[in-house]
Amino acid sequence: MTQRSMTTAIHTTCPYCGVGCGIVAAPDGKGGAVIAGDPGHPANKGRLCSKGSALGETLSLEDRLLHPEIDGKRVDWNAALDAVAAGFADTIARHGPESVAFYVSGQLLTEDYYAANKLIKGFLGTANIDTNSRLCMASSVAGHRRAFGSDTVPGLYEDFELADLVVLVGSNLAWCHPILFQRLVAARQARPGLRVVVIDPRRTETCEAADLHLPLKLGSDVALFNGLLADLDNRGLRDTRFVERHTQGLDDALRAARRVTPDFATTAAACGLTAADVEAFFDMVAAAPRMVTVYSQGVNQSSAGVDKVNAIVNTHLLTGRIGKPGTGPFSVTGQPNAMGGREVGALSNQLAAHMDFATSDIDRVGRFWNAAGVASKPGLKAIDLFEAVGSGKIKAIWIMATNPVVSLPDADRVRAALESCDLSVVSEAIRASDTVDACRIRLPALAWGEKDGTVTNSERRISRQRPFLAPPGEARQDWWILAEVARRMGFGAAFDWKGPADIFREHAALSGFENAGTRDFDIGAWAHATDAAYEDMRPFVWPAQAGKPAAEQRFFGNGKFFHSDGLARFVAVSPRDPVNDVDAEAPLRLNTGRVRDQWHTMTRSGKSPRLARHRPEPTLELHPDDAADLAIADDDIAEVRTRWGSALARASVTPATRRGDIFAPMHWTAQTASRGLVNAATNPAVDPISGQPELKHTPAAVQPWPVRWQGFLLSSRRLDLASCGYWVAIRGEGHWLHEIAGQDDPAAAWAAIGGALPDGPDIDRVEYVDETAGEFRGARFRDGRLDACVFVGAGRHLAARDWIATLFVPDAELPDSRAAILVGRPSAPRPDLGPLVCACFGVRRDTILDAIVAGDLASVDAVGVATSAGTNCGSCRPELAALLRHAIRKVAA
Ligand SMILES: Nc1nc2c(c(=O)[nH]1)N[C@H]1C(S)=C(S)[C@@H](COP(=O)(O)OP(=O)(O)OC[C@H]3O[C@@H](n4cnc5c(=O)[nH]c(N)nc54)[C@H](O)[C@@H]3O)O[C@H]1N2
Ligand SMILES: Nc1nc2c(c(=O)[nH]1)N[C@H]1C(S)=C(S)[C@@H](COP(=O)(O)OP(=O)(O)OC[C@H]3O[C@@H](n4cnc5c(=O)[nH]c(N)nc54)[C@H](O)[C@@H]3O)O[C@H]1N2
Ligand code: SF4
Ligand SMILES: [Mo]
Repeated sequence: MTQRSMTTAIHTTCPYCGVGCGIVAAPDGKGGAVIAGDPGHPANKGRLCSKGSALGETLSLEDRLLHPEIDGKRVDWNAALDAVAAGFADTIARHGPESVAFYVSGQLLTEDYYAANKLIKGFLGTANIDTNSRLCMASSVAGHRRAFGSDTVPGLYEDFELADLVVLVGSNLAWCHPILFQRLVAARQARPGLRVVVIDPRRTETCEAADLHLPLKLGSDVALFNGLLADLDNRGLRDTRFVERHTQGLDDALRAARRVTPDFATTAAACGLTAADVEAFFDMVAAAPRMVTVYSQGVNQSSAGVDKVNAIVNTHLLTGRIGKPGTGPFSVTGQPNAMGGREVGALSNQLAAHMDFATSDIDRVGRFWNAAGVASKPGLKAIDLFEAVGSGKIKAIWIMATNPVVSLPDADRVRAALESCDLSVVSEAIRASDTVDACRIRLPALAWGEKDGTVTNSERRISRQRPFLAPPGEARQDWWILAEVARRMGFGAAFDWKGPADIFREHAALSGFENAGTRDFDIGAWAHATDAAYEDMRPFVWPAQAGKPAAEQRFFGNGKFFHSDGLARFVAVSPRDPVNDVDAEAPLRLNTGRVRDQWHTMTRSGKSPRLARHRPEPTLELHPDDAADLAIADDDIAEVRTRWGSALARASVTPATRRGDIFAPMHWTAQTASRGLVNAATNPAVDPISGQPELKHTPAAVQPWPVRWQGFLLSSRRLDLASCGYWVAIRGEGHWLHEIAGQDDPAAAWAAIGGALPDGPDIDRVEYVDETAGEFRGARFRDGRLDACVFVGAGRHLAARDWIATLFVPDAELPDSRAAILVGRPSAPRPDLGPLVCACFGVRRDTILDAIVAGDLASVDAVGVATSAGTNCGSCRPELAALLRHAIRKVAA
């Protein structure tokens, strides 16, 4: 780390989603930085969403893993690296190469990813390396390869803006790719003819920008797109010239489509939609030659994920809507480097650089790596891989940059598998993680802002992530850790890199090696780039072939695909039911996904108080009729039970969810909630081709979780509240808010909670107990400042959380009487204002509703003028639109 990085603004890339926004980070020299959007980055042109804007709040070293550990004891790097190298070497010597595995992540930089893939496939002799992209993009990869002969995303972001119709399938773009969503909304404002259709069982915030929302039955996308294929052909919209010259298999695909969904009415019935909506959708598609179909996890995370992808791609091939401006199927990637992982080839069924296990590929990669024992067959996919860890077939596993104990389905089995494994190694930036807890050897990795390399976004744009903070503790970048282990195993010559530029050049050279246009991924132009050129790299879209002029181009505009005959394939697909479907025991369909302001298992986004307040607790969304049948009211705690496990969440009763469906976010872990981990209950069924788990569909039952007491506890530090049946820990400004509830005897619960509060000679205590009303209130003061206070009783809202939270900020003025705090209200009434909507300005729901009613406001912009909400990053604008609809209805009623 240089002086430069401590003082100069650095151009880097956001560590969150696959939009890949450019960031300018201005370090403050004290470990923090001011974060702004990079106006020069083509993905975002200066904009950032709520998560990107809050990055400055996530840079602290709290909860970081800063030193290597073995079995819970700190060791030095030598000892840790020796133990990993000897452990893997010994396991291979005794049980063969198939007894070891790596499990890696789309949050590694390309250089780290390349090093991991090269070590295991090139030198350990097994392809047992899989990535969390298996949970994320595997169905798209497989669908692309079936249709195109290569894993190619043909289009560019600007195609969203150039299209006449954008169809979003299983994508909550407003929350998960917010800057792309903003670009879409801006394009629509500029050109009102641009239509948007959302296909999602839930009415998400993305629907606020839609002309049409099709709330289809979970999993019925193949039927819908088969219906569309048949309909487009019936209308004579086949691009005959394109189909005849550049494709194969249309007749079979059409026959399969017509067998099941010959018309609107049958298609609508198969999808649980109205015939009128289906007809409206088909009409819009027919009328829009420039059409982009954007899809994400509602498509991929399904036991029919690959078929869904091909059902979509079929409609684009039929109409020739691919490879031209404003057209194409567009799989938006989730993680910042999901694409980079596919480029290096770190899925277990690929070899490297978009090559697979054909004999010629193995030979070519072996010669390039100068490795004799390159893995000769695909390795295990994530679900099977962890099953093999559980059964003892895999005896050594190394996990990097992912939290499988939280993010894999049937997650408690994953934890048990790791705990039973002889050698479990994890490379992590964070100490407080469920996976780190479950692994024996813990290696501290550099995090965003410290690590150095490249990432690729959803439109194939490669950008630099550059360091702007000094490396903390003994943390090291992942490629270095891998290279050190490789050296200790005797492979030093192949891992003799001085820095990420060496690795990038090698990766670029491999992509161009004996390629000559046969493989889509080729960045050979970078094979001989100087260190300075690498350092100064500007974001560019691949391919970038050696000797060819740089051009940001679409694939397939020339009609050439990567199957050996150059033709694209229609794939005949038929709808099928999920592997595990609902029955009398489990009559509801559990759908899972994301919320706007959290990122996965919250290891980074969870550090920001303002992000924490948008959805502070795990929620279970359910339809009002289902809620009534189950006797569950909004805000009650509900228990979801499945064949695989159970979880607790706060009920959110909403007509946005279809009757019979329930939805829960994936973000809560054992670090943040007692039983909020939804993957404890999800179903490990997978797509038969891609191996991607069906995380959007688990048969489930729901029941109330009746409480005998409930309330909340604020304290200056996080407290251990394991005695509470239900707890959620939420970070606030200068405090932690713990939402708590229990089914046990209130008196015993109060005793336990009282015991968890800070105590000692320097602590003043104030308490109020009302046995008859069943209420307990207590406060603790240290050095004249409020240190903790708790309110529990029969209801949740004994006191104004918002007001009490203000007493924890430094220099807060406490009420004259300490007992006044236990009343729980300031002298002038200040009610809680509901959930946070605008993270940038801290504007809450009720403030916005009040302003709408008081000012008779009719637009999102007017709400912005009145409250500031939505005027910075814009991520909450869809929610403001929803509140406007809601408030206006209220006034009218
Ligand atoms: N805020 C935030 N943004 C993120 C992330 C995050 O953690 N937080 N993670 C990033 C990552 S890695 C990813 S992969 C992306 C995911 O981005 P998205 O895929 O947009 O997000 P999800 O919420 O997982 O799922 C999208 C939608 O699929 C719908 N769906 C479920 N089943 C079906 C179905 O059968 N058919 C259809 N058509 N739709 C269905 C769900 O109701 C849900 O609204 O987000 C990225 N961006
Ligand atoms: N129920 C349900 N489950 C899901 C999904 C769903 O929709 N529903 N979505 C799935 C999808 S699409 C995804 S992508 C996964 C995501 O799931 P995970 O990958 O398990 O989630 P993260 O919290 O992003 O974990 C990344 C970890 O890497 C660490 N890290 C960050 N940078 C580095 C680095 O440079 N080096 C190292 N060594 N560590 C680093 C972080 O601290 C963090 O702990 O979840 C999947 N699970
Ligand atoms: S949209 Fe938001 S989370 Fe995604 S890359 Fe841009 S700033 Fe980061
Ligand atoms: Mo993902």
